Amino acid sequence: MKITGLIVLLNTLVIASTATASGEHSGGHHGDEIAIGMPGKAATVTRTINIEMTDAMRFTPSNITAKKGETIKFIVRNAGKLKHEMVLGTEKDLQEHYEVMKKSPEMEHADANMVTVSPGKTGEIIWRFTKAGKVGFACLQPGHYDAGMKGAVVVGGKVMATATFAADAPQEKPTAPQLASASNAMTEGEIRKVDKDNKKITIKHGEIKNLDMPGMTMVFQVKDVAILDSVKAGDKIKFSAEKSGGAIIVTAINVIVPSN
Ligand SMILES: [Cu+2]
Repeated sequence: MKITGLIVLLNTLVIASTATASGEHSGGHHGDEIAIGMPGKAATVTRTINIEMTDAMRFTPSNITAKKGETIKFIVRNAGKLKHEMVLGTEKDLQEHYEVMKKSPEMEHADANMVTVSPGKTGEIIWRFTKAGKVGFACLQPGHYDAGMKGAVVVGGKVMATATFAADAPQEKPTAPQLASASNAMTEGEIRKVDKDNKKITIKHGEIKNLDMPGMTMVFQVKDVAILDSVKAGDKIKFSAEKSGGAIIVTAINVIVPSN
């Protein structure tokens, strides 16, 4: 009986560990951690840094050091008369995003690694720096990045040259020709917020092919407020978006998986 019991126990352990391993691999999703770190929680903030943005196209301070694992709250004040923003990212991501912004300056962001601040206002980012290396930040308003509105957070720790900057490695861009029908294709997304009063909806979305826009979280206007009646935060959707009158508007929403 003793031996049988032990064999059963061993079998259980083997099954359990196999399940864990395969679960991790098939999931392939470790929270929201990306190359530059992950969104931080207010409760675990270890340091607050005040940053000023000005129309001289500068961040002050622009060079910041952090410890690996540190969660920093950036209180970002716009001291200028123009709209500015602070976006954390690898240099490659910032440059790519900047090109998108030049094409679509009407974009309104809602991702955790960025904050857009109106003149005279203050915004904040809470970010956890999980990897040693250099995390850039920049204002991606058209013209501002080119004018040198950028800075960096240097995260201390043992720098693993190969791993830390893996995200900067050149990636093969898909070169498949875009079909004409792509302009009518719907984009996948998940609703983050519904704001009927302002006719706005915040969507974490995949690539919007007809607008040549990569996946991110954005605030959209809606063509008709009635389409917000049957949707709620958490719904997984397919939606259509287009540019119109200086804004990016959502013209249709199909709920694929409603939230509970
Ligand atoms: Cu700016």
